Amino acid sequence: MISHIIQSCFLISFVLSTSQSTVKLIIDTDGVYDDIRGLTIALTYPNVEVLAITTVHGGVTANQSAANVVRLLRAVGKESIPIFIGAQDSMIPKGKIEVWEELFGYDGIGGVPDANPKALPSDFKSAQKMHAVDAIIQFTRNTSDVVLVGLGPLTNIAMALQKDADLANRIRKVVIMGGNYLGIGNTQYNSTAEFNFLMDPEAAQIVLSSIHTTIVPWDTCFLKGPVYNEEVDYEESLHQNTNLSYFLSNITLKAREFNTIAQQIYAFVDDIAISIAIDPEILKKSVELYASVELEREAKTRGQVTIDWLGTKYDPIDQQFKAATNKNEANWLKQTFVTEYDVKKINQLLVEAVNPSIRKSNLLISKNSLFILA
Ligand SMILES: *[C@@H]1O[C@H](CO)[C@@H](O)[C@H](O)[C@H]1NC(C)=O
Ligand SMILES: *[C@@H]1O[C@H](CO)[C@@H](O)[C@H](O)[C@H]1NC(C)=O
Ligand SMILES: *[C@@H]1O[C@H](CO)[C@@H](O)[C@H](O)[C@H]1NC(C)=O
Ligand SMILES: *[C@@H]1O[C@H](CO)[C@@H](O)[C@H](O)[C@H]1NC(C)=O
Ligand SMILES: *[C@@H]1O[C@H](CO)[C@@H](O)[C@H](O)[C@H]1NC(C)=O
Ligand SMILES: [Ca+2]
Repeated sequence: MISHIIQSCFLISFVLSTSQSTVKLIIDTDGVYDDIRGLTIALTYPNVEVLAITTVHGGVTANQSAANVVRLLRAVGKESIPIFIGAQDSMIPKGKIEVWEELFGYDGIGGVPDANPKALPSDFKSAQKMHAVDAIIQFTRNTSDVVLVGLGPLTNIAMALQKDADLANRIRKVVIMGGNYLGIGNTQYNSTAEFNFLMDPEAAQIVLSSIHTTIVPWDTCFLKGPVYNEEVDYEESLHQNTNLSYFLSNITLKAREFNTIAQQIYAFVDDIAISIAIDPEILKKSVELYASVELEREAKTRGQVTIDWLGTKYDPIDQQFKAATNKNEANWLKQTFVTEYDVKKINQLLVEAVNPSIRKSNLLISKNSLFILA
């Protein structure tokens, strides 16, 4: 009897460990609260290996972003994952970063340095010496099938693609949160652009003209966030009575208060890109479109993704665009724009991330063991 139990447990864990191979990620981030939420999923998911985290200017400085990530690594007990600081400014320098404090707090993560785990001065000194751009190049030389995830302005990724012409051939795929495809923007700067792309339009254009990417555009977050609010409680992960749940609750309090006043929803953003990178089935619908980025310095459209809609069909019943079929003469590359995602699965990943005791895979083991024993 006992040998049967051991045997069936062994068999099931074998099946579990082989049913899904490890996803290897390099995550480039500007380290604000929804980046940290997304990173929490990646850092705790069983089948994910985070090779490196690289930081970039954006909502806060690249150094503050690194410090925020160091604090998260302490919160999840993964201090050994290396962090590399990258570009401090965009390709065309824009100067000092004005942090949007009402939304982010002074540090991008709610301005609660005393929340557990406390922010430490050493958080600013824990990054590796190597530049983020070189880290992206080197870690993709000695590891195959890397998925590169961009959660901030694309400066580091663009510089890496420029510095190493072979990089695009080495990586398995690139998943980006940023940009738009319907011209819906989210910046304070009188612009139709999405924030990450507006912070470095030249970098965004280099990336989009160098490699095929899967993009979680702001329009999808904006349009689907409120719809999916009917399906999940976006705050479920904040009420799990674990230290990590309390941490996420503390660092997002400011943003949640801001959203309430602005009558917006505390929905997923960067978390969508991370989740799709981990589990492609979370991407429910997408459209292939020829895309480029507006670079005109004075334009109100600077940083907006421009789309060649010719040859694209709209299905009014499905309320979805169908992929472009024309040959784009301007040689814009086709990019995959995510238009629908499995919000329940993303929420499940996030809740499991802060509360591992309820992981579905654990339930599966006990359920199957019981079944076999019966
Ligand atoms: C960022 O941090 C590095 C050390 O990791 C330091 O050398 C550099 O001066 C810092 N830059 C700024 C702008 O604070
Ligand atoms: C790959 O290169 C990086 C950077 O040099 C290094 O830190 C890492 O340990 C290497 N990984 C492997 C698997 O050799
Ligand atoms: C947006 O435009 C208005 C009117 O031209 C101007 O007063 C304001 O400073 C602009 N805001 C930003 C952030 O550029
Ligand atoms: C939660 O954090 C507190 C304070 O740092 C610590 O004493 C406690 O051991 C932590 N609990 C768990 C389960 O890690
Ligand atoms: C902040 O974390 C502490 C535990 O470390 C918790 O008691 C408190 O409720 C949290 N605050 C918020 C706003 O979630
Ligand atoms: Ca971000």
